[in-house]
Amino acid sequence: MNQYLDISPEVKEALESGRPVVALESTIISHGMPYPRNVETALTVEQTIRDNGAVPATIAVIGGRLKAGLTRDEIEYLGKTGRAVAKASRRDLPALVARGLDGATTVTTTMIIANLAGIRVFATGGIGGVHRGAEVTMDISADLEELAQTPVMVICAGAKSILDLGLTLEYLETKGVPVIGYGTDELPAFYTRESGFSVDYRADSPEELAAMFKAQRALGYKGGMLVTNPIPEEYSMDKAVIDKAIDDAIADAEALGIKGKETTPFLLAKIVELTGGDSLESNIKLVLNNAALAAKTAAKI
Ligand code: PSU
Ligand code: MN
Repeated sequence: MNQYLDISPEVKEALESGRPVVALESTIISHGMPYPRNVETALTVEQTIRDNGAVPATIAVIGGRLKAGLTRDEIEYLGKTGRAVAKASRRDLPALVARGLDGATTVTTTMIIANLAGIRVFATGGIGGVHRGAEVTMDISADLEELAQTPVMVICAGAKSILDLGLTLEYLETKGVPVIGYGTDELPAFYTRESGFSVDYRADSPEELAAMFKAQRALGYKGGMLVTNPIPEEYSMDKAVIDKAIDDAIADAEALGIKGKETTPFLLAKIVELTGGDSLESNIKLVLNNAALAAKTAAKI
């Protein structure tokens, strides 16, 4: 086992006895949602994974240790500290570990730590991607590179149109990352079920997802797989409303000169504000939906 890794007793026991385990990220807690809904959601997501027969492993860096499986207090701490905790991407782990610091893990670093722990399935809300205007800013999330090089299945609700969805799919194609629609041929757009873009393949059961992932392993690929699971119809947002909020949030970010790692958290918080909290409710529901699918899929891998 890696010398910097701490696997919680419950997660360790599950991994050793071959029970399904699902990884969860912590940037969604610290930077993705406001307190206290973030903590409440993180705990409900863990419960949803248990209810569906798997063990949750929420991942973060605490005191320089890579943690797979957090205590309630650690989740509460990350949620309360919020954006004052470092948002830890691949470039940040060496310094955080060497200096004994804390960090909330993005999709990228959650994949890295899940892989070190031997966890194959990871549930989240949304991934980072190619930002609109990336042809000038070069703002392309490290999440896409991680999908290309780390063998973890990431189950999300598609990509939101704070990103350039077309360019995000092109990038994933170049990197050879399979993009699978769960029960759909279309890439879901996070808050809504449709985006106008097609996915590579459709799967209709956890067994089908597991079969594709196992084939990918057997083929010797080093990278992972992206599963896009549409938000349940009853929780999806009105397209015109969410599109307007996203456009306004992006205009605000540009006016304020928001750049780099601040961009995604800024846009998410702004969208919550502009939709009067409606986007947060949708966000929570889609994460729970992904957690349930991840638990069922992990049981088949
Ligand atoms: N999208 C969301 N919620 C989030 C994130 C993205 O709907 O919390 C977070 C995830 O941790 C993701 C990160 O990995 O933002 C991507 O950040 P960036 O765009 O800076 O790569
Ligand atoms: Mn970025």
